[in-house]
Amino acid sequence: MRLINYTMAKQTVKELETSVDFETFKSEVLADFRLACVSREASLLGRREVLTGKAKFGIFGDGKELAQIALAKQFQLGDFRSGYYRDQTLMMAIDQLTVQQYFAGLYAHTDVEKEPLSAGRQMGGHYSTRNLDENGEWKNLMEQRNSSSDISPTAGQMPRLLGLAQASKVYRNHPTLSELEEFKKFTNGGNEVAFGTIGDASTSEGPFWETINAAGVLQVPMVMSVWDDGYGISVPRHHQTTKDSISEALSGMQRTKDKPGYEIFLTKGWDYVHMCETYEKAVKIAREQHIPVLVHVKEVNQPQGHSTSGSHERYKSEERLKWETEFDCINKFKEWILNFNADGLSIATEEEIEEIQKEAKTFVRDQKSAAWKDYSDAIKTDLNTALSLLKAVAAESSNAVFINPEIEALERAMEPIRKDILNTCRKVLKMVRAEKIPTRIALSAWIKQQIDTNFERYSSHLHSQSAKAALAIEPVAPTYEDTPVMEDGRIILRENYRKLFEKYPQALIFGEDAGKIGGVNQSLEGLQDQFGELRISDTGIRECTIIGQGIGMAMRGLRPIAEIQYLDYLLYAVQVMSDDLATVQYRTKGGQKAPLIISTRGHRLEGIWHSGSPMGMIVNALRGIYVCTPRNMTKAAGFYNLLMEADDAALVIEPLNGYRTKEPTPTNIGEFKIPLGIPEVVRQGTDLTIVSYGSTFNLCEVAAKQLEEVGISVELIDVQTLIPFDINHMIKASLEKTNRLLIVDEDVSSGATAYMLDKILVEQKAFVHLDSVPETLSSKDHRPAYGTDGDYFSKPSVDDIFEKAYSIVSEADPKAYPSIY
Ligand SMILES: Cc1ncc(C[n+]2csc(CCOP(=O)(O)OP(=O)(O)O)c2C)c(N)n1
Ligand SMILES: [Mg+2]
Repeated sequence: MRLINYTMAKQTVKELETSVDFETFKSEVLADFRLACVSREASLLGRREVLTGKAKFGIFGDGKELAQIALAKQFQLGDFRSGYYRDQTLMMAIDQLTVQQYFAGLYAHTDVEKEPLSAGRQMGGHYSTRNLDENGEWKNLMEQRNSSSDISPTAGQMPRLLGLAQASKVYRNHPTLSELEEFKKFTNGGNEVAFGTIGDASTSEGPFWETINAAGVLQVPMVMSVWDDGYGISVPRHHQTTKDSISEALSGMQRTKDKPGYEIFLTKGWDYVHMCETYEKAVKIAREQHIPVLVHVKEVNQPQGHSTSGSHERYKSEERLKWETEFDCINKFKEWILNFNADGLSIATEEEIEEIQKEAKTFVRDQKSAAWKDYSDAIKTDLNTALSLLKAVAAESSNAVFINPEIEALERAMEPIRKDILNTCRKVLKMVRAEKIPTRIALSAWIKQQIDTNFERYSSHLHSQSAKAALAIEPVAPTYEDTPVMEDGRIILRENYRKLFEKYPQALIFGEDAGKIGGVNQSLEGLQDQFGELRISDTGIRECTIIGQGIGMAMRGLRPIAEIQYLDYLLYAVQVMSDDLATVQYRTKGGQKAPLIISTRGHRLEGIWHSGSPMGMIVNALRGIYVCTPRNMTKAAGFYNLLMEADDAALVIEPLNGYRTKEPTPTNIGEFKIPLGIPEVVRQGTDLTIVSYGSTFNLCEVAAKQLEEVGISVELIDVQTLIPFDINHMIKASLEKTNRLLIVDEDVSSGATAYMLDKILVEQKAFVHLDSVPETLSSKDHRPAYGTDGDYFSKPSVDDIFEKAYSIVSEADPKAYPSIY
């Protein structure tokens, strides 16, 4: 950690002469200048790489170099960044990005050793550090400077930033955690700062405001920098921000003597000394006192315009462009260095500065070439193998006249990529499909092996692949006394939570009304009294940042359970779940994880916004998050118990009408674990298989009894989790016996029922066992109307289920089962 006193620049010569530190100061200033030049060269060369076609897209950090260098001086081991695509200089300054890696990212090099940010999965400019080892276990995060993995949606970095900062607060105030050895890799008494960065225009987004307000309420050590270059692509700031200034707009958040709030700083992106001083003060306040800080960095420029997709001359005036050159931070820094003269003591001459700039150019060019060589060598190996296989095929094939031009085209291609190689191989394989030549077999085997290898390159790590993956955790069945005690569902959940909070000191639960009153359904009743306000807490009404708190804290070794009061309100959180949480493992190729459990409750209760069951939306938007749909609270508890041992993210949707329903109390509460992806055949039958989950499952049970009374034997299956879905194909096995299928849920038509049909008929290939048209029964396509009658006519009722099931059997055997209508 560099700790130079930058006020030295203003000291008198006498002080400087006596200061043993002047040489250190000077070399640090020059190292900063060099880094700024290196980063700028990387931006300039990066753009060229895109324009010449070697990289696909570029978005760079030019213009923001100096501010990031000033910030980085305060970035300590264990600290975290949550930022956006302009932060290459910061990443370089905290030693988490080499120039070679930067170019490897631009080229999309898939080797994680060469491109540790995302193994080529994310476009350039999206930064992260590797916080897990190759087994998916936490590294010691106190031995590195950390960056959570960037995402592209503007302000998408904000909700997680809140949780990253809050983790410090939890660690500092938790009664036991910081003493436990296993948490020393995450914290040193909660002294870690979470650094946020955002562009001026992106502060217009809702998640920015929600996060800023929540951090002010929670008083967490967050240092929020706004790089204000006056534009969001082409749209100027006055279209984005009230009063044309984010610090003015937020001035009401400034803390006062008697009211906690923010500390707000203003500085300019070209003023090296002022920025260094500002960050020194800002970070000290956040780190020591856990007070959130806003640093509004004004007068920043963007010399190359927004991205490689267009030029800024289209929307910036001549005057603005002139200002951007004059006030470019590197030009200004150079000016300051050259003018530095404290009675004879100077930092560098013009020649020395020019030498640094020249050397930076050469260095970046060499690093770029090395990155390109690494990237293209890996492909060349594949290309050579493919060419020799193709030539062998051509030598044997009667289609050689068609194959040879393909081979020649591939040989002639300037910089062939994997797509070109595989495309040619597959084209040739098609040509020789009818030929019985051994080389065809070799080519086809190689293509298959390439497809597998590229699955690993481009499609692995949607979920955890560690030993703690949810699917690797051993299930434990609930056990019961001969005559079990019957309790309300909410009591079973509450007692289960009690055990979990006793067992896991790192577990926290938070949400609207989750703290003082113990949840709107009382499933956390009394737990705040027992475990304290830090662990069982109320939050503001802000679903998006409740999830963000969870993501950030989970990334720092805690085990958060984020409470979303009702499933209907999950929509406010779906963006952050889909864009951020669901992609954490995938977008880092297993370099980061956020084992967050999201607990909510849904399906039928009352009215348009308390009865939602938008499961199709959920399973489609949230691939990467497991989705559990328990039919009662024992099942829900079993999922929580399993998930607490796992390192996957998951959503658990409790059935809203089950809190006051009596359930037998298991004797091993807190211990039993329900596996994911394993349906339960709750009722054996022979005539028809009914598949359901959640609240409608319980209606299906009633309907199945009524169907039995008229002689129809139903096999009733609770899928239990929608993601993963029936991994052992139990439903197919059931259909082998019954040959008829009805799927029931309370989503809209073709919502989750379409998903399940695809899984069963296409993925499991169960269509071969069907003797009747597969049927689905779901809700009406509108939101459910209020009241019992509203529910009856909006959602599937026991009557509907009975009649639908009966009609399937009746169609097959109308004599035995005459049509009801
Ligand atoms: C949610 C969302 N909307 C739109 C975009 C497209 N987009 C990418 S960057 C950008 C402008 C951001 O401007 P600003 O926050 O000022 O950052 P700057 O690029 O100027 O540093 C836009 C509109 C996006 N990535 N995400
Ligand atoms: Mg901007």
